[in-house]
Amino acid sequence: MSIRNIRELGDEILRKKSKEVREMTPRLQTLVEDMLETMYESYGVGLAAPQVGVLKRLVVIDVDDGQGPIVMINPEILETSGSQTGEEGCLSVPGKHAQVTRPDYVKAKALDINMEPFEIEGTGLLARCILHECDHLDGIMYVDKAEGPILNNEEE
Ligand code: GNR
Ligand code: NI
Repeated sequence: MSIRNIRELGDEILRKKSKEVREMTPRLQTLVEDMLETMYESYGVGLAAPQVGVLKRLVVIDVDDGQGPIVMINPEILETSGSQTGEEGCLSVPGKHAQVTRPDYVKAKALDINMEPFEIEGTGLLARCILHECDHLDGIMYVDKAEGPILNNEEE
């Protein structure tokens, strides 16, 4: 397993639309392992493939809720409801955060590492994270949705 280089805001790859994953391959399995390792090393709660320079519809999430890592391939949002406003950061915008309003509930479907379909529901941080990661697959960054200033993490 290896740590991958995380692309930062200003890198045009982060603004591109990622492509559907057609089949699981050994290279993709390695990518998933590397993305998990890279996410944990950076203390992130999620990571999308374009952040490591791969324009594929693949994200990993671990919001430390005890259910372990979630791998979502070709994720699709099925339903959202409610609203939450809270702090959001991104490993591609290091050292910064801002307030973002998002739905407070999300239901999504995706394929797992074995390309088997599953559905997932989340509230709070999990909902926020699923939406944040899915945005990355369409070239959308949280700074596009931020309300108020992008702050440095040492500031309030
Ligand atoms: O580590 C991350 N923290 C975070 C906090 C609030 C909302 C979303 C996130 S995701 C982010 C990791 C990342 O950049 N994923 O794309
Ligand atoms: Ni991000």
